[in-house]
Amino acid sequence: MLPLVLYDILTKLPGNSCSPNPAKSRFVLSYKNLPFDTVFVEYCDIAPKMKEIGASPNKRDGSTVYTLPVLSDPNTGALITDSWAIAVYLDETYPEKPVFPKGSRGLIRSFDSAVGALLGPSFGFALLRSSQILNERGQKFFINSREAFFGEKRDAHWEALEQKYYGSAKLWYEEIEGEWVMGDTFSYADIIFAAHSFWLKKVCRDDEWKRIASLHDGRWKRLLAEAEKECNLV
Ligand SMILES: N[C@@H](CCC(=O)N[C@@H](CS)C(=O)NCC(=O)O)C(=O)O
Repeated sequence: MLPLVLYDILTKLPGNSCSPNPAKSRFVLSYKNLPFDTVFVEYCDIAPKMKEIGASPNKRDGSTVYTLPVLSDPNTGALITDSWAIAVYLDETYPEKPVFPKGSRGLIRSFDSAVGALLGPSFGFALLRSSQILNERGQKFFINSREAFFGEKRDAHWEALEQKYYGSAKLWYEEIEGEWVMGDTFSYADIIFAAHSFWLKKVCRDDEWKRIASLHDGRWKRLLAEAEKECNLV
């Protein structure tokens, strides 16, 4: 089998990978033990590079934008944009070790929307940190395209992250009978959640990550570590 190719965002961090959406695809590929190479693309080169390889653009708030992750599969010729579409493609094409256990896809899709809606209000803070790990060219591009987010208040972002995002997740996780969202069965729902914590861990400053890691008796730090283990990433 030829290795698949995952297009991810280039950063200044050691090991590079940090963006939440490409992280979801990396978790899925690794969980399924599929061989893959990563191509890191500079933030401001995403659109020209994706046009060059013939990838489809994505939709955001009604406008068209080139985003990562994009996955190329030389075994089938598929070229897929969007982390959700990539997860679905991988499960349909390589059904061993499914990340969508039979009949769960609709529910996990709702979970994805709910998690995204809760994380949204804390974006300004985390996006600022994300901009700081890009190189100078990438940083300018990133900030210009997201001006509205950076004007918001840091305290409000923390409150949204701690109380709304992780606070709601705590209520959900208290209902779980087992370790994972689907009880004893690991699924894409756990990957969605882990990928966001992975992103925060990578982009936040030490004291900020400690603040998140100590929330709810360290539950989110533990959950991330367990998901990384489950996906053969540590
Ligand atoms: N719904 C998309 C969102 C992808 C997305 O927004 N990716 C970010 C990086 S995490 C990106 O490529 N942004 C490029 C831009 O906004 O110019 C997915 O899940 O793949």
